[in-house]
Amino acid sequence: MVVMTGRGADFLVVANRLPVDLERLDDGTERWRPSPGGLVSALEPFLRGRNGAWVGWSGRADKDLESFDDGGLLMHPVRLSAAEVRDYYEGFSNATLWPLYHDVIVPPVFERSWWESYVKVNQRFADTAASLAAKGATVWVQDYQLQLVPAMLRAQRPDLRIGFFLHIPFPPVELFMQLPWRSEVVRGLLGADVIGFQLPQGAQNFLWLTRRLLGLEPTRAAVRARSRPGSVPFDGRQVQVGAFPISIDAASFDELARSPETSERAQLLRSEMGDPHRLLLGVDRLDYTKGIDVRLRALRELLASGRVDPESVAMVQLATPSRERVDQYQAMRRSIEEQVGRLNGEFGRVGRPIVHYLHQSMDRDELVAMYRAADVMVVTPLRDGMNLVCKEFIATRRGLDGVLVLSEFAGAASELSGSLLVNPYDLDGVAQALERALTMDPAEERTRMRTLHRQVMTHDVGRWARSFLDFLDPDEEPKPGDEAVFQ
Ligand code: GDG
Repeated sequence: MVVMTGRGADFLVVANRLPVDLERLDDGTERWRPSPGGLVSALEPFLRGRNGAWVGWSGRADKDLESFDDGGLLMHPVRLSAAEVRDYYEGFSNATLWPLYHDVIVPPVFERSWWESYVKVNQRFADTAASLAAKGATVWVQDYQLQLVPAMLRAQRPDLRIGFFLHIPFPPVELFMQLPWRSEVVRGLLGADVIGFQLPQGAQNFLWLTRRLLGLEPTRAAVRARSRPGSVPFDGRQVQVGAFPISIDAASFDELARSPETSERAQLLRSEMGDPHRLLLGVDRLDYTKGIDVRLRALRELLASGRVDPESVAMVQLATPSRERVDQYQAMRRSIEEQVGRLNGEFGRVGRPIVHYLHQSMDRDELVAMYRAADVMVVTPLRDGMNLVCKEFIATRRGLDGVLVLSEFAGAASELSGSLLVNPYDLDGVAQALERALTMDPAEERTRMRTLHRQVMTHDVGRWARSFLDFLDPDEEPKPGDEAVFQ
């Protein structure tokens, strides 16, 4: 149970994970270690400046942990049992919602006991936030693991301003309709005052569903209000629904990329790989949505047909371990590793593999050196809410060199028009784009990268957070004339 001193937090973030990891030291003791990410650095100014709190799971099962103050920000761990990690997290979140929201690339599993656990855990997060929030506080709930929290929180604390942001795509109506608990999820989200999606399409899909499932009457904002596709009256309130494309802490990537240590490391990496003429790079969590196999197949085609000389290229594929206990992830890992082995077996030679495959996580300095070392960044997800990796690569290209090959089905595609856009289901198209990237002349490279770089440097994660929170501000009134009937 939380003992709050004073009047409670004025601004709370509620997310599946805390922005800190519990680290076990050699002597058997444990301590919290910051796990820096874009979200926490974007929200820090709001959290620390406003008596903030972060509610989230520590990442370890069956652990009772005290809340603690981290430089003016209250970290509040939520306990999950091992069974809840299995059912709420690995089950409902990652084997039901994740595939359902990503175009059912693999079949979602619908399992009643997982849903029950999801409800129970969402209730626990909501109860915790309710007990920590000061009167009239702002609470920002994050992502698909916690879609029931907004309504559960409102039921207890109607005085709060509640925002929700979905980091992954919100699926088309026909797919969402498969979910046996579809109305409950939509009602859960409608507890918020503002529901944010990465893209206008996700917001539109959601508005359609409120009509189809609950018989509500959504309205759509005029086209000029781009970030606000509309709103829907529910329970005596007007719920705002909009698109807020997330971004990265661009300045920090730029700064790190420009350091002499990074340049030196980048050069060393290239020479360790035998100084290939062109270096391709992929950086992903090892996830079936990321289309790692797509780019490996396309590269294989180019090598097999002789369009690309194996002596002139190398590729680094960093595949960070992820969700290793979920079945589909184990099968996918085997298949990708088989493909890498085959490519190297057929086209590599001793001391000179084509694909340098790393199944591990890398520290940020090394990751940025990788971005700097690469000539062509390959981002080919079958579906991705946004994809931050491509924005990070761009932020490291102050010199305007480098080419981005990007899937049309990443949210980022709508902003990054200077990239070579590909349909990841079209193998020939991906192979052609890779070939074009590998042979692009420097003038075209610069022109394209100039547009990309400008976009990323001026639309950073701080701007994203401010635009969402401006919306959530209680003074914000819908502007007359903005709305038209949504049909
Ligand atoms: C979800 C949505 C949306 C990866 N490996 C290492 C490492 N990373 C970092 C990258 C990047 C992040 O992880 C991955 O972000 P993505 O956006 O690419 O993908 P998801 O994890 O699927 O994120 C996605 C995002 O939420 C935000 O809303 O864009 O669509 O699926 O920052 O750099 N970082 C380090 N070492 C690694 O080995 N240090």
